[in-house]
Amino acid sequence: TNTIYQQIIQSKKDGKKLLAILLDPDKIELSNLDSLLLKINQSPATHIFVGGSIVETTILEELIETLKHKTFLPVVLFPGDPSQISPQADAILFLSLLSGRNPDYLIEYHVQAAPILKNTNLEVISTGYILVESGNETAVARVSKTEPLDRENLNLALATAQAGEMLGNKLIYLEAGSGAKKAIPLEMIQLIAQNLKIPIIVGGGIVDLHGIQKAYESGADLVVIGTAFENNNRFFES
Ligand code: 1GP
Repeated sequence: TNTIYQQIIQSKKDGKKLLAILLDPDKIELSNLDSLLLKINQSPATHIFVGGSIVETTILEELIETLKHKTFLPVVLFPGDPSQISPQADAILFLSLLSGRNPDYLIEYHVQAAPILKNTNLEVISTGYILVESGNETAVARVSKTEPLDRENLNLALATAQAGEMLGNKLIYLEAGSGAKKAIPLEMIQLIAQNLKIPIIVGGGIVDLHGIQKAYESGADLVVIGTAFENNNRFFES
């Protein structure tokens, strides 16, 4: 059977764009889950990402179990730390925060997570995670205690993405941060997409369908929508 990563690679070859809905377990009420799942199933989403910078809730397992039973979409963990690993998901983005210089997010959490992941069947997808300055302080920057990259410095962003690819990462995730005022600059997506072979994920601060389209046209292979769908479950119908 095809892995989730192989499917992403195949989509890139076929020019088929992908869309992930990001669910933050802390913001989900299990009592509303059925209507949320209906909206997800009616949406053009191809993936569900689950995670957040900090997750305090205890519903993670129940949420993922329900997602697995009531949608056909692959469930991919997008964890802020090793406490957010659930063996019931399909895959995990094993994130290295390449824009930052905090060793916890470059190797320490990976060392902690490795033995846990070895005991699961999760598909581990190593991902170079690049946080870009977005006009407001986002949770990722605050929690990770790292500086985002300057959004004007395209060369540094490109070099960071290239280093991530050379290190063997399978994906590059360009992140403006959840609820970002400004999304990733299109010129940055373009430059990085033109110079890398691996697929590019883009997320943070994308609030309308036009923004999704622009990111795709600039070279994003997968776009992540969190806040906009959280605020309006009919987002994709507009
Ligand atoms: C955050 O990229 C995701 O990690 C999505 O961000 O909540 O702004 O859509 P938004």
